[in-house]
Amino acid sequence: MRVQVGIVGAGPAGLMLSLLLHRAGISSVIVENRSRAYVEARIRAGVIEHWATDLLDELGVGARMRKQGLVHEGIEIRVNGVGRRIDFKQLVNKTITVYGQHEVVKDLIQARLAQGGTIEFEVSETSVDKLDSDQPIIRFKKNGEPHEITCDFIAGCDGFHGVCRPSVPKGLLTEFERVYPFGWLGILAESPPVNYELIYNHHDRGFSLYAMRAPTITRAYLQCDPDEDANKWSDEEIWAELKRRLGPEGETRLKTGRIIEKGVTAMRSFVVEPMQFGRLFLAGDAAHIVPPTGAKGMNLAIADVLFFSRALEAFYKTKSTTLLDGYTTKCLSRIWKAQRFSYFMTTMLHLNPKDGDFDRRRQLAELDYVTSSKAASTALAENYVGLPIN
Ligand code: RFL
Ligand code: PHB
Repeated sequence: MRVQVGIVGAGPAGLMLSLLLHRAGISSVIVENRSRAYVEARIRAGVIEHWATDLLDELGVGARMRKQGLVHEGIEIRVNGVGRRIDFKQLVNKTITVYGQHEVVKDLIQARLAQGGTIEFEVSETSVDKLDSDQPIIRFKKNGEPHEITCDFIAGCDGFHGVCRPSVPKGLLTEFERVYPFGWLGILAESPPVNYELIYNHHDRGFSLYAMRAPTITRAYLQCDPDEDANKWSDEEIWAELKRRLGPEGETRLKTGRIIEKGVTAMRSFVVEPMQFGRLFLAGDAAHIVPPTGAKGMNLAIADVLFFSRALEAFYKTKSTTLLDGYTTKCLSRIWKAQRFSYFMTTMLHLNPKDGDFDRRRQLAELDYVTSSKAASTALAENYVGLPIN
């Protein structure tokens, strides 16, 4: 098979890229090792930045998000039982939309297939080859049969554990990493959200986050050890801890319900530089990971592929490689700012078991400053809703 752009991975990055390329008249094929049902049910991110909602609209895939997504004008930051609101609308005149990543993925898959696009699900043994030639190759097996796609370019959108990043010859990539000494125990539950907006809660027992997927569905997270076994927590213990950390109002405000899903996520910051080698371009989690406290992962993935699609469009129109050559630089400027913000939110809100008394006092002062100074809360709001994209 021959295609202009071969895409590895049908997460938000790979799927968005295929739609952006279709709009530009550039052909693509996606190969994905999981089933369609699996990727459509994988519960992950929940917050979409303002410009990304507009992009989904532009691509004709925003209708369900506009109908079912919840537009939020702020968040609450709570410190040991006392909440203060950060009013995005007032501070930066922008909002975010709460809409599950798996719903975005469903919308993107449906739209791409309706365009006649090809997504090869349930492939195995994916590999990429001849990356420094102008005809790189994706190989994979489907139903036991070997297949080969010859491309002009390969987009490595295969997430943190994918095959594309490790296919770059050793010594050419530099990795920057920070691993945190805590994780999140996340639940999805049939219970009404505690609040009409997200609550980021700093507590002496550890951080917790009260989010939602719908007016009847709660998504919540508890700070835990990074290697915690989710099955060691009974549903009763999870609800009791979520109540305790919410403070005195926890008992009355938090309504319990059936827990549909639970799991533990470790926290990591990671960036690889450069994000390209020859005709391979990495995008999304394949190139960088942020701890989820800033709600930036999916949004960064979408920004990368927007920049990549513009570079490809310029290449096919004019044969100019200027934007392709500048891809890494363009992406990294946004990525490092998101890294900075995610690190800031994470270290400000979690209890770090290694912190001493000085760090704790400084952390509480930071929380007080960020929630009481207009300048500081404006900076938080500006980053949370998403920095301007251009
Ligand atoms: P994905 O979504 O991991 O997709 C990669 C795809 O590649 C496939 N794949 C392969 N396919 C073929 N061959 C191979 N060898 C392959 N290896 C892998 C995988 O099956 C998969 O389908 O990466 P992508 O597209 O870069 O998207 C990144 C986002 O998924 C991620 O950054 C976010 O989920 C992060 N994140 C959040 N981001 C936000 O913007 N807002 C949030 O509120 C937010 N909350 C979160 C999050 C991530 C979380 N977890 C579970 C890590 C909350 C949590 C708890
Ligand atoms: C979520 O809704 O899952 C969510 C929201 C905000 C975050 C992380 C996760 O910062």
